[in-house]
This record gives sequence, C-alpha cells and structure tokens, in this order.
Amino acid sequence: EKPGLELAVVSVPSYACQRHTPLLHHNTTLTDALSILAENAELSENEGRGVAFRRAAALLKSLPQEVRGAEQLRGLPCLGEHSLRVIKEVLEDGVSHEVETTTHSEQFKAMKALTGIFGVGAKTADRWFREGIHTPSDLQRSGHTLNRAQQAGLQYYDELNLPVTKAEAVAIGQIVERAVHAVLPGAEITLIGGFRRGKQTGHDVDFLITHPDEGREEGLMPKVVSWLEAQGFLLYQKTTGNSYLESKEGPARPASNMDRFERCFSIFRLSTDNEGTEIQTGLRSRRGLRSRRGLRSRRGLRSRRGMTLVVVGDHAQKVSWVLGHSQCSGPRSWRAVRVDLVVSPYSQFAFALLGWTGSKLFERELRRWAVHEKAMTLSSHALYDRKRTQYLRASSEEEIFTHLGLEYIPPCDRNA
Ligand code: 8DG
Ligand code: MN
Ligand code: MN
Repeated sequence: EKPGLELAVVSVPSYACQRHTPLLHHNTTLTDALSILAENAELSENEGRGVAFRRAAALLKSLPQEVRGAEQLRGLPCLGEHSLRVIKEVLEDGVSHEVETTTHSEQFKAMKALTGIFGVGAKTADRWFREGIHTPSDLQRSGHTLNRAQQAGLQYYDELNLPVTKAEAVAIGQIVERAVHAVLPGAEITLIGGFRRGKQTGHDVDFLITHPDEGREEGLMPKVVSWLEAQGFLLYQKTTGNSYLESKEGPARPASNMDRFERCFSIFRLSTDNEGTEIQTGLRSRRGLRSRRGLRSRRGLRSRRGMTLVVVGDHAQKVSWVLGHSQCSGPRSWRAVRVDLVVSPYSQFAFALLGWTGSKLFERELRRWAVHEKAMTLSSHALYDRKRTQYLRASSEEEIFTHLGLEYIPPCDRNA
C-alpha cells in the first residue's frame, strides 16, 4: 500500500460479512458495470471470475460515498486488476468498452433470455445457443423436449420475468400462512430472501417454515402442497423431501451450498383481483389508494366487477401489458409468481434463516470467513468448530455472528 494519497475511507474489511452493505448505495454506475461482467462470467460458467467481479461490486456498495477518482481506491481490498481497469474506464469515460461489448453481444443476450426461463441453467442454455436457439420463441419452435419446469417456465415466461412487488409478496405470504396453519397449527412462517433484506421487488418470494415442537415439521411440505393444490393456488411445484437422514455425512458438510431441507420450488397463481381474500393487505380500498397515490395509480387491471386491483401504478401497467399479450383470451385476473418454500427443524432455524436470507455473495463470504478465519464450517443447518471438534448451537442469527467472531449485520445490510 502506497501512503500519502487521500483515501475514501480509512480502512475497509475485506470480507463482505464484516461490512454493512445497504440496498441503496453511492456507486451504482460502477456496480452496474461490474455486475454485467459478473453475470457474463457466470453464464460462461467461469465461477471464479464471476465471484471476483461480485466481490469488487460488493466492496463499492459498502462505501459511504461516491467514488469520483481511481486514486480514492488505493488501499481498498477486493479490487482485482480487471475490476480496477473497468472502474477506471467508467470513471473516466462514463462507460466501459468491455461492458458495452458484452451487453451488445448476441451470446450474452441469448444466454440471458434462455436462462431467464425457469428451469433452464447455463449449461442447457449454452447447448441451445450453439444450435441457433437464441430466444424463448426459438425454443418453442424448435420442438425440443422440455421437462416440466421448463414447460412452465416457457408458458409463464413474460410474467415470471416481471419483478414481484412487496405487496404481492405479502399477499403470497397470507396464502402460505393459511395453507401451513390449515395442516399444522402453531407452525411459524418467515419471509426470507431479498424481501427480508428490504428489497422492494424480487424475482421470487422465499419462505422458511418451522414449528416450535421439534419433529412436528416433519413431512409438512407435501401436506402444504396438497392444500395449495386443492385450492387452485399452484401452477407448478416440485417438492424435495429432506435428506438429512439418508446422508452419511455430518450436517455441516463443507463445499456444497445445497442444503438438505424439505423444500418446494413452485409457481403460484396469484389473484390480482380485489375479490380474493389474499390481496387485502395494505391496499385496503379503492378510495384509500386514490387518496394515497393520486390519479396516476388507477390504471391497470380491473376485475369483472370493476374494482381496483392490488397491483397498482407502473407495475400494474406492466402486468396488464404482459397478461394482455401473452394470452389469446385477453387480460386475466391473476398472475404467475415464483415461490420457494423451505421447512427447517426448530433447532436449525437460526442457521436456515441466516442461510436463506442472502444475498448469495454475503452467504458465500460468511462461509469463507468461517473456514479461513475461524476453522469452522457454516451451513444452513449448523456451525461446526473444527478445532474444538463440536457443533455450536444457536437460536438466533446474533448468536451465530458471535460464534463467528463477527459484528452482527442486520438483514438490511446484507445486500452485498
Ligand atoms: P431475488 O429473489 O429478489 O432475486 O433475490 P434473493 O431472494 O436474494 O435470491 P434467491 O435466489 O431467491 O435466493 C435467496 C437465498 O436463498 C439466497 O441467499 C441463496 C439461498 N439459496 C438458494 N438455494 C439454496 C440452497 O439450495 N441452499 C441454501 N442453503 N441456500 C439457498 O437460492
Ligand atoms: Mn428470492
Ligand atoms: Mn428463491
């Protein structure tokens, strides 16, 4: 480190889990550029490169002020040579040549479009791209055999690529709660993922379910799914039973970030009607909406009875447009929403909560910190201390941070 030049901040710790990373920050132009390169690396299955760009972006997100010149970056961690070059270019020219080339490249656009189909990963998308399939429509026409997830992904492509709003997440939460309480009274449902970190929109809605009496939660998911299916709330679901019994390894096996909880990847059919009981949250009446949001908000979908719908304003227009154009039968009164459900035993709840709140980079950094700085293994199930050769119990996220020797970082500051 060269002395002398003014630093943006005195010192910034190098692991994202040691820092506060709010949702809104001061360097979006730079982080947007780096995120494109990270995404491109991930789509090209170059994970290491992707992580390097993500770490650089996360560092910039945690800075208390806007970076105006490259000299302010001296002494900061996480900025590799490539990231620094991109940052300097954006600071000097406003854009990065590499980012521009990437966003305009046919391959990047096609890979994004194809992996934007639920059930399609980078490998599959790459294979299709090389066969000349660049868009979901190309895929539809190709006659390829698709699995159930991909069929649903294609069918609801436009809708699933519309952001899910907080209001929609809350509405889904009420349905999930009804389902869970119908089959297991006393169970607890927690909103996790991006919405728990304070995001106003998401690509899906994530929930963690548990019950204070350990063991009562076993086999819960199939029952919840049956209830939801019987009520017509599910357009698609794939449930995986828990696998901690079959596994011979300890619960905190390193290296894999796939966990062994009962889980369900699903697509919900969310009513956008004011008549449904599930959408009563927050936006109570048409009059309430009017007075709070003014005239501009009242465009959007209307139900058969002509009432204002839960999706309002700009978002309603987008939903309306998508629904109106994707179906020959014209606009309809529901939309498809991706929902992830996870069930955890009560004793593992804090670990599951921490592991499923994200962000993905924050999780990765927590595990890296645990292994490299503390000789511990962290998973969504447990924390194992390799020196003391014992599992460390925790009933709250705060306790886990304490075990790890980290300052507690609240969910709203885990947006690395
Ligand atoms: P978004 O939906 O708003 O786009 O963002 P998000 O909520 O942060 O992303 P997500 O893809 O829904 O993932 C939420 C968290 O769940 C994230 O921290 C990663 C974590 N997660 C998975 N799959 C798995 C898994 O198999 N095991 C564990 N432990 N965590 C997982 O997405
Ligand atoms: Mn999510
Ligand atoms: Mn998810």
